[in-house]
Amino acid sequence: MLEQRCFIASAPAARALLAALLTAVMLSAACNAPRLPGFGGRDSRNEGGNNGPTEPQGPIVETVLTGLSNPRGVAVLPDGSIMVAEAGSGYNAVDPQEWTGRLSHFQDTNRDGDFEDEGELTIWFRHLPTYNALQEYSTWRDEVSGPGDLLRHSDGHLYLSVDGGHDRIGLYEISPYKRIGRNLSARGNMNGLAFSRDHAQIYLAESTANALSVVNIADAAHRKVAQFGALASGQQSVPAGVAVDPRNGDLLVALFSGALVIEGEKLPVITGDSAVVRVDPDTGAITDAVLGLTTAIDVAVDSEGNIYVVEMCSGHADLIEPSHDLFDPDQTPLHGGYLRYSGRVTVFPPPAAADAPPHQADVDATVLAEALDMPTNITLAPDGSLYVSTGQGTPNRPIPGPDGPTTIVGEVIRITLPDVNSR
Ligand SMILES: [Ca+2]
Ligand SMILES: [Ca+2]
Ligand SMILES: [Ca+2]
Repeated sequence: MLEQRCFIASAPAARALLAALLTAVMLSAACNAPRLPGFGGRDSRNEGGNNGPTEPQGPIVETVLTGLSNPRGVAVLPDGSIMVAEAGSGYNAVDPQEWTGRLSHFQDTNRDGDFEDEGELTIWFRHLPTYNALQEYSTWRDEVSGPGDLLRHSDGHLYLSVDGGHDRIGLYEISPYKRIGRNLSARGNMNGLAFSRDHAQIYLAESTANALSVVNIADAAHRKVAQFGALASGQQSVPAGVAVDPRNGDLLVALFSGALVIEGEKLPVITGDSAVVRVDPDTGAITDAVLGLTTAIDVAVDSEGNIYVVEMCSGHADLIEPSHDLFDPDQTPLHGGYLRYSGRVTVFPPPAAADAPPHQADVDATVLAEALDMPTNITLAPDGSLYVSTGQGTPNRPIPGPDGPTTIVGEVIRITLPDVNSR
C-alpha cells in the first residue's frame, strides 16, 4: 500500500510532464509529414525523366482494418488476403464460450482496397483465450494477452502463438482446412515468431523467460538459442519480437525492456533503454543492432537487410489500480500505464560492415509512421508493404486522444514505401 500512496502523491507532477510530452508528440506529428531522408538512396534518384523538381515521396499510411479487439499477428496470403490474430477484449470469463480471442481471414472480394465490406470477414476461431495483465498480475497497466503472433508456412499451415495465462499457452499448428492441430511449445509465452529461412523451424521470442528459442516443426524439438541479460538500468530485457535476416539467417530480436520500481515509484518504461539485437542462430552470440529505443515490441527485416522497428509508446502515463473497471464506458479517459498515441515505426539501414557500431535511434532512425496508438506487431508482406497492428488495451475504454477524449480501437494499418510504389 505504501508503494501505491507514493505513486499517487507524485502523480500530478508526472501527469503535467506527460501532458507536455504528449503535446510535443502531437505537435511533431502535425508538423512533420512522413519523410524518408536517404532511405535506400531512392528519394534523390528521381528516375523517370520528370520535368522540374519532384516532391520527395513519403510512405503511404492507410488504415485497412478498424474495430478490432487487440489485433496482433498478421499473415499475408499469396492472394493478398490477410489473416489476423486478435488477443480479444481481455475479459477472462469463466465460460470459455465467452472468451473473445479470434483468428480471422479478411479478403478484399470487391477489390476496393479495404477488407471491411460485406462478406469480406470469415472468422476461423472466435473463442480463443484472453486476459488482462492488470487483473491477472496487478501490473497497473491495461495490457491484453491472448492470441499473439501468426505465421503462414509455405505449405499453407498457420502457426499461432497463444498466451491465455496459466495453463493456456501454446504454439498451435492450424491446417488450411481450419483445424487446430499440434501444440509445438507450451513452455512459456511467445510474443514473437519467425520462420527459419527454409521454413523447417520457428524461432520464438519468449518474453517471460527472457530467452530466444527455436522449435523444429517436424518433431517439436525445442532448443534455447540465447538468454538475454539485464538492460542498461538493470531491468529485464523482455524479448518481444523476432525476425530473420533473409541475407544470412541472423536473428533480429526486439528487447522491449521490463518495468522497474525505483524508490517506490513504478516505472513501466525507461526511455531509451530498449534495443534491437542481432543473434547468431548457431552460436547464440548477441550483438547490439539498434540502441536508444523505447518499448521496441516487434521487428522485421527486408531482403536488403533494412531493419524495421515498432516502438509501442514513448513513455508511461496514468498507471491504474488493479481494481480499475476497464469495461466501464463512463470512466475518466486515462492512458492506463502507457502513453497513448506515441508509438512509431522506424527503419534502419543494414550495418555498413560486420564490425560497424550499432545504430543509435535518435540519430539513425528514419520515421515511417508516428503518433500511432500502441502498435504491437509488424508483418513484411511479399510485396514489400508493412502491416502494423495498433490499439493495444481494453477495446472501447476511454483514453486521451490527439483531438480530445476518445476510446481504444484495434486497427491494422498498411505502410507502403516509396520504392515499392514505383516498382
Ligand atoms: Ca473491400
Ligand atoms: Ca470498402
Ligand atoms: Ca511479430
